[in-house]
Amino acid sequence: MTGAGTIAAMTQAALVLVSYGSRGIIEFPDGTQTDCNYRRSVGRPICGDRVTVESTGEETAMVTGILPRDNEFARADARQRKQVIAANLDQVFIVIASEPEPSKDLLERYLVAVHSLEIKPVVVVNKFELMAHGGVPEGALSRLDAYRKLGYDVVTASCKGEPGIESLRPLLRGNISILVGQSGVGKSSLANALIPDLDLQTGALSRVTGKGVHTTTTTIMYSLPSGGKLVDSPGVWEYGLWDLDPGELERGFREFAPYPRHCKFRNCRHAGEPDCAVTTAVANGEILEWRYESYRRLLTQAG
Ligand SMILES: Nc1nc2c(ncn2[C@@H]2O[C@H](COP(=O)(O)OP(=O)(O)OP(=O)(O)O)[C@@H](O)[C@H]2O)c(=O)[nH]1
Ligand SMILES: [Mg+2]
Ligand SMILES: [Zn+2]
Repeated sequence: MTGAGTIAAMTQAALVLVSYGSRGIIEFPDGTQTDCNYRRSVGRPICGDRVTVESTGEETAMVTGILPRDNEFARADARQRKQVIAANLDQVFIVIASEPEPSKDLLERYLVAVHSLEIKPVVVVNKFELMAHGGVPEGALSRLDAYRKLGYDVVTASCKGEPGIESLRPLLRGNISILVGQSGVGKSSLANALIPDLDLQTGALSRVTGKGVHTTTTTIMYSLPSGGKLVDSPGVWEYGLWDLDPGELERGFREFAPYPRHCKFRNCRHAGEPDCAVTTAVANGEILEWRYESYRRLLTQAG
């Protein structure tokens, strides 16, 4: 018999909504949320992690372990080291806009990163109302149909006018999705438009970080009214890839897939080797030249 007043520790599974330093907020399967600390041996859980929690009846729960991750979305930090920002995702919404304009190869880098997780990328062109009046788009924005032909979902959206955000809802329903993209493209504005009680949900975040929510500084997971979760992530100025292996890079260009097996060399990098089926496909117009050129630029940066 335990003595009077002793509360038996109970282990439960929970979902990490936000992780900040050595603390975070977790959600239990019944939807209740609580602050938590991480037991020292646990390391650093990230947004989207499924964890085991010892609930002792105290206000702050203790995270005792991280369950194996299905996948992790990452980016390179300033020193090209892989920095993991969220786990266990179903899809990645890559948000671009005419303001700020996507930098060269930005979309390709994101697509490579998402393909390496074997989950679905969706390209969201936000601030689309600006493009209706603006000049002729350049770069990725001028190639939306080409991306569609490559098999990608490309949706247009606006938080300030036409076409609104309705086209996003059916894609988000029931899934765990993350919004990624350059700073200022409107990720948080999209999250705000899609989640009516977002302010209420972010109240918890401010409690942990002590910061406002306007410039996103922390990755945070919200609940969608239609079911599913949406993760807002801090924007980057330049999305960098970590030390990828060239095979991973090649797989990020999905239209290359039928060709490498016909290259003369098994380890062909399609960078000028003789009898390369990929460069032949480029010459024949079966692979778009600008995609191939982007691949070559990323290859020189790969490990
Ligand atoms: N014209 C126009 N402006 C928008 C739209 N969506 C967002 N904005 C504006 O773009 C600016 C940046 O929006 P945020 O939602 O903070 O962008 P963010 O991607 O979350 O930025 P970070 O948190 O720094 O990564 C704000 O001034 C928004 O009002 C849109 O559809 N059209
Ligand atoms: Mg933001
Ligand atoms: Zn080749």
